[in-house]
Amino acid sequence: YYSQCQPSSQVTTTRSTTTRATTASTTFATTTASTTTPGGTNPTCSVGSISLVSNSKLPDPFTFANGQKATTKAQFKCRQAEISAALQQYELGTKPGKPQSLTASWSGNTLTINVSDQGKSISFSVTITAPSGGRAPYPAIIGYDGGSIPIPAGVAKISFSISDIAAQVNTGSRGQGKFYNLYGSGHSAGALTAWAWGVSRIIDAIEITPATNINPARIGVTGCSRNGKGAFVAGALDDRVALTIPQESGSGGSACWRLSDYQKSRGENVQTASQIITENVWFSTAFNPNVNQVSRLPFDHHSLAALVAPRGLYVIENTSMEWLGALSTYGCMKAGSLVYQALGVSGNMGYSQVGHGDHCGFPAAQQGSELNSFINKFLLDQSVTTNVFRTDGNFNFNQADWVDWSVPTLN
Ligand code: MCU
Repeated sequence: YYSQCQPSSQVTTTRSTTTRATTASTTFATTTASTTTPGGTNPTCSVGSISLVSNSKLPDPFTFANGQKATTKAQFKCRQAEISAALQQYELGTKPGKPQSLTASWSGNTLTINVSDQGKSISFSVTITAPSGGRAPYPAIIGYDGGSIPIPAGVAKISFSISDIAAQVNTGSRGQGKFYNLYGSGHSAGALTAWAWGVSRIIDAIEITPATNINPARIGVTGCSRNGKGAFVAGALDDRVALTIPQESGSGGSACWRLSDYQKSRGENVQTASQIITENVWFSTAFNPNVNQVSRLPFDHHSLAALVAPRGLYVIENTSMEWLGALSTYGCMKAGSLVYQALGVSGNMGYSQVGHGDHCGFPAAQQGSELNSFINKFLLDQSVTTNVFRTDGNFNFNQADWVDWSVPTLN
């Protein structure tokens, strides 16, 4: 199934700057808190230290580590900042905030991004394909290694060669790629976090480069499988991403560690936390101590959906691939959808799980009323209804076994 998952070879695009090229630059104030982390824009949030827990159920997204409950949207923003910090501390590694300087140049269809921080510099490029039709400034979808969904008319496509930023060949890839050239090969960030950092820098560059004709407020992120895990994390860690579309991300993406362990204990061939760290460098080494006791984690992957909320989220899964964890992804996203419910925007999150034999193929049945509706609503500003939560799986997810918290109405 996974033969198409070989990482693409590292591609470095270098273009000479033509006279038509434009260059923009900005210098960011150096602060410790990233303004692009959920909650980070709220000056009243202060995230304390977060301890491990002992909880075999999916942790309550509405209750702070100190036991206080979030009852308002403003408080929940601070709780999001805490969830983000916990995920970074115990699983993803730290995502650095805005770098000290970032410049961008636009030439042909290539956006080159130069980043300097703490005395080191890197440069990477993305390719932007303008849409047929539509009106500039265009919305755009960042596709990890191009992505694997059909991009409709009116939406630009941004191809992001993720291995250039962080390699993902095998466990030997730790610390390799431009992110680590900049921040050091021993940096705590796993590859998912390093790529998410790359997405944030792409958005920074678009914000200061109007010549790209891309609207930075209408950006989606997608990827499939391992790259779907990455797309989910990118949407979770930067609230400028308007629409997040993880496709067949499975374990490490839309699956919950606790639920995948449960499926494994029932004899199903599902990828677990303890297995995944032996395959690749997607996570921080800070995850390793807890992969055999995931009940200690003060979050699970419903928490990724909790970070994307209330922004657009359309999760695509596939019941034909046992390894992804069909019950796990469904149950995990069901729990995540309770956050959207609490925020009064249930329709902003969709889940669609349809069986088919080609991993990362996109079934036409999910296109018109699902994928395109999400794109129309969140990227093309149309007032359409998005209301999708479905599976063709024949498992039985009993929510009460996994969710022991109530869902508030956040005002
Ligand atoms: C579903 O994503 C991964 C999976 O986690 C890996 O175990 C497997 O090797 O590759 C999948 C993938 O990325 O397929 C393209």
